[in-house]
Amino acid sequence: MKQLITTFVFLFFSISVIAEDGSKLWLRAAHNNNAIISVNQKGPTLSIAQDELSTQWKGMPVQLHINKKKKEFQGRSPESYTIKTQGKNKILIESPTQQGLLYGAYHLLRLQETIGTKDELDILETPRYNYRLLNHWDNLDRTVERGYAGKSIWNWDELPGTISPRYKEYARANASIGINGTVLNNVNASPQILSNEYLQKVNAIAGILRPYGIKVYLSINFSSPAELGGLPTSDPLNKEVQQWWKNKADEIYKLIPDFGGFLVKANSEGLPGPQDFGRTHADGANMLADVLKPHKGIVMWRAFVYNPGDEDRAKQAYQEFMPFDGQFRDNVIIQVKNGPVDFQPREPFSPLFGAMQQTPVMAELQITQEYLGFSNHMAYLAPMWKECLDSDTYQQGEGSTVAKVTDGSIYPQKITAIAGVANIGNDVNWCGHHLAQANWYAFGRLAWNHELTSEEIVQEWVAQTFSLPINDEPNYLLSKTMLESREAVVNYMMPLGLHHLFAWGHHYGPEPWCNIPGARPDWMPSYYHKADSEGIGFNRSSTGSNAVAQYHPSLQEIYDDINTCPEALILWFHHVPWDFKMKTGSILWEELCYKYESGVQDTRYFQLIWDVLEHHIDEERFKAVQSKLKIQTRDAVWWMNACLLYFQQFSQMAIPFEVERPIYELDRLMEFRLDITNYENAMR
Ligand code: GCW
Repeated sequence: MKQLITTFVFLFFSISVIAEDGSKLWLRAAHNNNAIISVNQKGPTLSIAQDELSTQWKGMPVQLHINKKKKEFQGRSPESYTIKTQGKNKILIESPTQQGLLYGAYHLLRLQETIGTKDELDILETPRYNYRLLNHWDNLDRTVERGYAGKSIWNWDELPGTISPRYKEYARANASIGINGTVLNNVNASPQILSNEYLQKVNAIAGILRPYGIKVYLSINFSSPAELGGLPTSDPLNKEVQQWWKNKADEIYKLIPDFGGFLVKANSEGLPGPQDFGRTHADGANMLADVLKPHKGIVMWRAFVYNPGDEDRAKQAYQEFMPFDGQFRDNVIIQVKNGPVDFQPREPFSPLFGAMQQTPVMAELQITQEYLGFSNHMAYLAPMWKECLDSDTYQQGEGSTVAKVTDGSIYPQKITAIAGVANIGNDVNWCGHHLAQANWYAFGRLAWNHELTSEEIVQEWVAQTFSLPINDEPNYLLSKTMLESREAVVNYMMPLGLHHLFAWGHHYGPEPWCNIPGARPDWMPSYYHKADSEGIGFNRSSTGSNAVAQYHPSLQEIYDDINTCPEALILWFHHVPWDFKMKTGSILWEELCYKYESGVQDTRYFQLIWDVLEHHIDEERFKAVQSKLKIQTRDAVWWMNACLLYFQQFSQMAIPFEVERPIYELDRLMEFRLDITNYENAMR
């Protein structure tokens, strides 16, 4: 990062940039062209493709052509498309479907706004996952669980009569990056969503999203038969219950013939599920799968389960789900968070990936920054997701990455899918932080093609969002800064594999000391950091909880040995002595101090680089991000001071002199209570 400053001198020329509020996301091309676009069919989706191109495309005539017979499309997803230059006077986009043509149109426009289309085009694209979904944790009262961008965009009260123009903008943004499904409501689901009144509202949204190729799905509450239907039970093996679900499915599909299916959080964090009736996850999921099957719907059954008790929380999802491998219907897919605990800034991949071999498994990623600074901190998350997707599970030999064991290239699964928990709200800029839009964008791009690099994605996002051409210095600087941002968050919050040091009641600031008498132990930071006079970290090795045994033997061996375990995860898998010699030659305590320090210093560089870019960014977005970066630096210092001063009580070692001195007193930090309704003012 430091060397970036040497480039300052090149940047002080001023250009005029018009103020923008971020509402247009990455879709800012002017709509004032009149390109010649021809089609060989008619239809609502094709009209959108034609309209997008004719108003924004600046090149030669484009022909959008449905072609079901083309060799390139045989055996590929119907969403595939080709883009080919035909001589000097035409570009031909072909696909077996209108949806593929729409994706092709957005692809061409993306090229125009990023690297350009001067070269001859010969493109064939196929999505890696068939189901590419956003999950909204939006409640019916328009609050958004773990949402930091205002209220829910779904205005349930005024639906179905009033349709917000935002729904169409939302559909367009998603289609432009290949997202083809959305779960409208929170996994902590209200039974009410399945009432006829709400289904009418859902239908209205579905109608807006449909021409953009986006299906709607719903999260369901497993007790709906009892709570909504008035039945005495919701036991999945009870005939009346089954009939209730069948009728409900029929009712839904009558209204919404292309309804996608259900997402289910069951027997997790107090929610009802089949186990309440002595049944299993498979019983529950299969019962729902059976009623959806005739309509081609799917069930996404979440594996996010854990109970207080003696067992290491990180082991529980694997323990609960592995015994049912192969027992699910073929329209069920198990939705697994990227890591075994819960969307921490860094976790190893969940051991369920690759281990479940006879049941399709999909990754759930979190776009909203529940554990990465809400919408206050810049944290570009593609590197975190790639870290998971590129992790080698070794389950079918070397190269069995999480991406490959979920995308159908290793296991012959019918359903392939990936989900991202949305960071979208009704804020003008959609995501609360202008730069957080990049995470929505990156999720879509990776869901389409997980082989894209984080760098490619951020560069094209910056080019489109700020009109900063790829390969020019400003794009390079901003992209590089964003690429480093997630690691910075890890370092100032929870380096070296530490996790869940968050405050009780919110997941924003640090409370490694938190101890609420009588509360669930697995919700206390000390459960995870286990700091004592000897050292710090959770012993998940074979001498501890043995969570390492859930990984393939090749990895198990690496993780199990404190000397071979990657240091980025060392405190995840080991209780490490304070004076343990790290690879740098420093002892653990010093290394911890250096990591926190480096995270804090990075945030200061982020501020600096952003200021350098001032004349390249419109004033409104420049100021908004500048102010967020100040908060981020203050918070980073808060995190460093809180964690180091607290852990120092155990290590009894001095903070190395190269590390900046704490500016807060530990006592004060421990007394401080963040007003979560006003988190933007944290530590002011
Ligand atoms: O991370 C935890 C969150 C809950 C969330 C839960 C889940 C929707 O703190 O807010 O509930 O995970 O994923 O089900």
